[in-house]
This record gives sequence, C-alpha cells and structure tokens, in this order.
Amino acid sequence: MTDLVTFGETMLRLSPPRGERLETTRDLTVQAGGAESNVAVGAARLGADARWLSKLPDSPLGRRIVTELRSHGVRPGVAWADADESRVGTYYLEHGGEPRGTNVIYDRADAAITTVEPDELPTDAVAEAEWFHTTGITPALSETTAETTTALLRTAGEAGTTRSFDLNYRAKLWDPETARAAYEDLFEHVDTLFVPRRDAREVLDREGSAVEIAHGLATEFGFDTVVVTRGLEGAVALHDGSVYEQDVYEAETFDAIGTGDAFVAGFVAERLRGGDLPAALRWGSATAALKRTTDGDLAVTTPAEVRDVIEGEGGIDR
Ligand code: KDG
Repeated sequence: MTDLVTFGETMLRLSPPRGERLETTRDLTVQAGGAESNVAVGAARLGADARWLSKLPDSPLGRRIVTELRSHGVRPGVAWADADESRVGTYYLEHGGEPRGTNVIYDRADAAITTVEPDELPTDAVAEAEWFHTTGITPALSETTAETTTALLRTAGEAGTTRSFDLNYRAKLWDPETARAAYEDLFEHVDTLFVPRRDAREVLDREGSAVEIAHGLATEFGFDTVVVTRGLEGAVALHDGSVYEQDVYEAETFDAIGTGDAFVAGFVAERLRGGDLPAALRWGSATAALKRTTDGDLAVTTPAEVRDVIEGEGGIDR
C-alpha cells in the first residue's frame, strides 16, 4: 500500500541569482516546483512511500520534472501528453529582500495538466493509498482540473483513504469569491484541512482567532482535523474538540517558498508513521524550518535533521 499520493501541477521554477533582477539577469536556475509535488518530495525524504500524479508533455522539459522528483524518491504517476500539443507551466521567481518583496510571475496558462481527466491517471493508486493530498491551486487551473480534483477526492473517500487539502489560495490564479465557492464544494470530501489564517480571513471570510476559525470550519464542514497556520506565530490544530498549539522553530530564512508544503510533508509523514497530532505538528514545523534554510521549493532534508530541530540540536556538526 502506498503511504501518500498527491495530485497537482509541477512547473519549472526559473530564478535569477540572488540580488539580480529578472529584467537583466543572464542566468536562471531551473528547479521543479509545485505545491503537491513539494509535499510528496518532503514526505518521501522523511521515509514515506510517496507518489505524485500529474500530466506533462512528453518532452525534455516534462521529463526534466519527473527526473528531479524521482531523485528524491517520489514515484511519479504521469499522464504523458503529446509534446507538440501541450506545454509545461513555468514560474519565474525573483527573490526580494527589504524593501522589495519576492515576486512570482506565472507562465502556466494551458499547461498540460489543464486537460487532465481521471481515466488518464493511475487512480488505483489513490484508492490504495493511506493518504491523499491536494491543494486549492489545482482546481484553479481549469474546469477540467477542478472536476478531476473532485473525482480523485471521491475515489479516495470511497476507498477509505485519508484526504487532506491545503487551501493554498493564489490571488494570481483567481478571485476570492470564485475560489471560496470552489473550495466549499470540495470540503465535503476532505478529512484534514490546512489553511493559512490569512486565507481563512480573506478568502473564506472567517473572523476571530485561529482557534475560533478552526472551530467554525470544523463545525460547518465536518472536518476531522483543521490545521490553521499563522506564519511566524506557529500553527493551531483542532481535532475532536481538542486544540493543539505549535510554535515555529527558529530558522534563518534563505528561501520561504515551499514552507507551507514542507509543513504539510512533515505533518503527514509523521501521521503516517502513527504519530499523534502534537508530534505531527512538531514534525511539520521542524520540516518547515529546515526548508526555509535552503534554496528551491523542496524540503531536502532527513528524519535525523528533523529530530535534531525538534530536540534543539542545531549548530555545526564536525
Ligand atoms: O507552495 C509553493 C508553490 O507556490 C510553488 O511551488 C508554486 O505550485 C506553485 C503555485 O502554484 O504557486
């Protein structure tokens, strides 16, 4: 039985060296990046048997993504599209620094995944997995991906696979009202919801503290677990009426992109190992801290490093 299956778009992330502008740089680093494959990689590196489902052109660019994800132990389940009729999505990332923010430019319209149908994917993998994860980015890509997302969540639900969903609102893909309606349609198929507090307020129209938000969402939609993330203020989880709080572990932030996915990866990997909710929150938070110290979307880490963060053992190892 596969431990974890994720579903979503993976793009090529193109970023100039730090301190250089997209407008003038001659160099772009190419890395794979996509919320759902970030989770699969993070969890695989922490010991989970992880698969990631998607659609890509059968081209050097599509294969580039698969090769990178495989190198971290993820087993891709890819629907290959005709290279002449489809494309890989890309995103450009220019690192900011005070007073300039980090800027993401998407070039992903009509990427191969926008036409993905369930029967092109190894849906058995979802039914046979212990855990299925996707995010609010996927239904934003096209009507077809929205329908396929629902279909895969249904397949998981019918098979008794635990389903998690990270809201991951992306303002460059859609507006809050459209997103909210789509999310609310999906919520009945979700067991564990991850939601940044800011998105809960601005997109789901929730008021109050993270705990109040979690209670409200759990009551209205019947989630088994709600995890509200609060950036540097840590996370709050609600399960069965009990609330668990987790601080962030301090980290020098080199690259914040992918931090939320790393949190989910650590959380899910620990849950799959049988860890309780407080342990999963610690693993999520520690994996997120480690992610922030490295370049790229991926949480390239190990269980030993995560344990060291949790036990407060950083510093120079020599
Ligand atoms: O969470 C990181 C993602 O934002 C990044 O990988 C790009 O998937 C991406 C997206 O759609 O924003």
